Amino acid sequence: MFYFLTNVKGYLKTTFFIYQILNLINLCAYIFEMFTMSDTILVMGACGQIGTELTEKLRELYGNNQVIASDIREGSIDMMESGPFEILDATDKNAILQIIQKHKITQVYLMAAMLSATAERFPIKGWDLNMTSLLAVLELAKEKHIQKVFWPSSMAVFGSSSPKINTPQQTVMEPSTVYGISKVAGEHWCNYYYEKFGVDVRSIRYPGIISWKTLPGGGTTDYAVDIYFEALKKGNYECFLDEHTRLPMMYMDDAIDATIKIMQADTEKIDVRTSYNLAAISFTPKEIADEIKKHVPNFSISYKPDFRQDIAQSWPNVIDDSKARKDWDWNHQYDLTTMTTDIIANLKNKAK
Ligand code: AKB
Repeated sequence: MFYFLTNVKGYLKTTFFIYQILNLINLCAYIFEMFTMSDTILVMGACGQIGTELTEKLRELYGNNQVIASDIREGSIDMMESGPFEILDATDKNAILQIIQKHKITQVYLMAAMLSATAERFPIKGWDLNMTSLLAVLELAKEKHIQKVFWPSSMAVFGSSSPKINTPQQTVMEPSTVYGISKVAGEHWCNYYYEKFGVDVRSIRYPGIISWKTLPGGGTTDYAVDIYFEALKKGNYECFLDEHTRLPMMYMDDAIDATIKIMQADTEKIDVRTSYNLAAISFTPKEIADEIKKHVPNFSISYKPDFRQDIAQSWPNVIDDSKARKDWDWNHQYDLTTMTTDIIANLKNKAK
């Protein structure tokens, strides 16, 4: 009897030991999977207005080392020190491939672009940067070097012949700027690579994006960022658009949210492979000035429209983005009042 009980005890001990070993193997497999299955992201144009905050948010979500920032020039100290950074010419397909292979990249956010006002000054350069970079990344996705691509389009795809109020997802698109032409063409390239080669490319048509951390450069909607800086610095602002020019706009936090949301959405939810309309708020220079006056009572604004007025006038006043809201649950958080309060508080804090 004693012999029998000792044997059972030994048997139970061995079973428990094997059970513990199996648990440990499972745990190791899980940790290995976490590290090998998680996405490694390349942000191209990471030092630009959207790229900077997108990189910051992606690093927060995926881990600093999983997000490789790249640009033609070095970025801020924060950008350079918070994770890997590569100098990269977005039009050089071989250089992009080398970075993809070096870091085992699975997703690319292609944020490098020349915006509307600058591209009117340098049309061929604008077309070349916007198109060559997109085609390089689409080809790399077609060749299966990467699994998913984000490419930003813009409300600049619309022109004077598009409906101005509640501009629909699908409508006449006859842009009058080089930037707009490159965005319409780019949207169709995205759709073509999806249809012909199954490339998982996702895109949104950004309205004007308003930020306080990084300044935009070369856009027609840049006035809506400059105005906050000048209001706090000088107490006045000379606007290059007419006081009644209404344009669709969005706070950066909402833009980043939408960008990551569309990339994380299940494939079946992405019904549009050209680009989704995206909207939040629409206002005129006078309306934003009035909102700023609530925080800076002596603020004054004057108007001296230049060539950007014609660009702005060709764009929509209000965009209908119901398709994005329905397909992948997009929702904006900020209106003109909450955005202004947030920007002014942050800029005052930064100046301390
Ligand atoms: C620009 O003004 O060019 C951009 C845009 C609307 O895409 N902000």
